[in-house]
Amino acid sequence: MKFLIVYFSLLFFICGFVAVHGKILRQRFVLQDAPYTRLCGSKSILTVNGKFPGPTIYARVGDTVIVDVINRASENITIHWHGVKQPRNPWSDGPAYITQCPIRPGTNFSQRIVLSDEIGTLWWHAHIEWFRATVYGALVVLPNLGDQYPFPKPAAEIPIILGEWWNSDIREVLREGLQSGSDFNASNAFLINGQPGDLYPCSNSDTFKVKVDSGKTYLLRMINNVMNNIMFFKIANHNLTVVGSDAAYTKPFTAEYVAISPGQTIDVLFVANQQPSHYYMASRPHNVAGNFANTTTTAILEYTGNYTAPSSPLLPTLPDFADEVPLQFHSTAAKLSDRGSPH
Ligand SMILES: *[C@@H]1O[C@H](CO)[C@@H](O)[C@H](O)[C@H]1NC(C)=O
Ligand SMILES: *[C@@H]1O[C@H](CO)[C@@H](O)[C@H](O)[C@H]1NC(C)=O
Ligand SMILES: *[C@@H]1O[C@H](CO)[C@@H](O)[C@H](O)[C@H]1NC(C)=O
Ligand SMILES: *[C@@H]1O[C@H](CO)[C@@H](O)[C@H](O)[C@H]1NC(C)=O
Ligand SMILES: *[C@@H]1O[C@H](CO)[C@@H](O)[C@H](O)[C@H]1NC(C)=O
Ligand SMILES: *[C@@H]1O[C@H](CO)[C@@H](O)[C@H](O)[C@H]1NC(C)=O
Ligand SMILES: [Cu+2]
Repeated sequence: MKFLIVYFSLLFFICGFVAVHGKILRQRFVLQDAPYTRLCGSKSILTVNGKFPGPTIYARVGDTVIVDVINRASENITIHWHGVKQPRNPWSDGPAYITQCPIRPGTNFSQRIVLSDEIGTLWWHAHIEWFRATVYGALVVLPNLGDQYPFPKPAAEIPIILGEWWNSDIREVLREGLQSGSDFNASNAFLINGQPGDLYPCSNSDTFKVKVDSGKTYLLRMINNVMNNIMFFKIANHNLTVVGSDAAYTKPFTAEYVAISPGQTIDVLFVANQQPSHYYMASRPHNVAGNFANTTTTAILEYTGNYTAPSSPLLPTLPDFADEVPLQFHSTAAKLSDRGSPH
């Protein structure tokens, strides 16, 4: 009996030791208000480290990340690690009043993120009231050193984080909606990496731009942090090959556009195989319930090289706002988006 106990203790000790095979990383998140100007107006928003979107966390499969959250803002806050399974570790996963108490103004708390088999793109966001409208960022889980991607190695990895902007204070938008019981006011813009793109007023210089070399393959790490909408996304003249979603690899498939649910992530490859020029990538919502803006956010793909850029990049034709047609590639994209998890 005694022998068995010793035997099992030893076994558990060894298993426990083996399970923690990753590194322990540490990151500092300072919650603070910061002034930002978008669409002809400025306001103060809640941010992490003054950045919008917030910093990207890079880790490898099986790592543990400890994030020291220091709350220098005037709001209660928690951060949720979206899509991290957190085996046997729900204690600091973020949903305020569910898995943990909010972190009060002027205090700090270290949130522990235990990665297990996640690989690819995930993200983090505030998980109290509507603060995730501005408090969010990417969590990139890279393969372990020496492991390869199961797809061609991209020349570069580009984050595409879809978001939303309200000209009003989001606390007001939330308060009004809750008080009236009707739909929340629609946002004034959708965003790609915090920028609305030049189809919106006063936004010529507020456009995310990325340079690509002819012939190379690129990986887009897409995250949908739009509050409630499935979003269509497409690059003019370039197909997209989906290779991952929600921190798992997928069997690759190619489509002209993707539909991404709120909370979902999709990793896609594209090849810069078109005439060197400037091309828009664009995103706009799919028509579901509720009150939301029928507007389009854009970013620009710029080929390197010596050529005369068009005065306006080519705009992709996105599916109709109310598109319900089950085309071949569309139904695949829609199925993938159905897997999007709620917050
Ligand atoms: C923060 O949360 C505590 C309870 O955890 C509550 O008593 C307090 O009023 C909240 N503060 C703010 C600024 O919302
Ligand atoms: C968190 O607050 C405690 C108590 O005020 C302080 O001792 C500690 O250094 C702080 N930690 C960080 C990471 O700022
Ligand atoms: C919401 O929209 C209504 C109607 O346009 C407007 O009167 C109100 O000021 C808006 N509220 C906020 C918080 O922007
Ligand atoms: C995109 O894929 C479709 C269907 O496979 C194909 O017909 C089309 O030529 C491709 N377009 C580009 C730009 O590669
Ligand atoms: C959405 O906007 C597009 C382009 O401005 C317009 O053609 C379309 O009719 C709008 N759809 C709805 C449902 O408002
Ligand atoms: C770019 O192309 C133009 C016209 O073909 C040529 O005059 C110019 O020297 C080229 N510039 C460079 C940097 O190669
Ligand atoms: Cu979430």
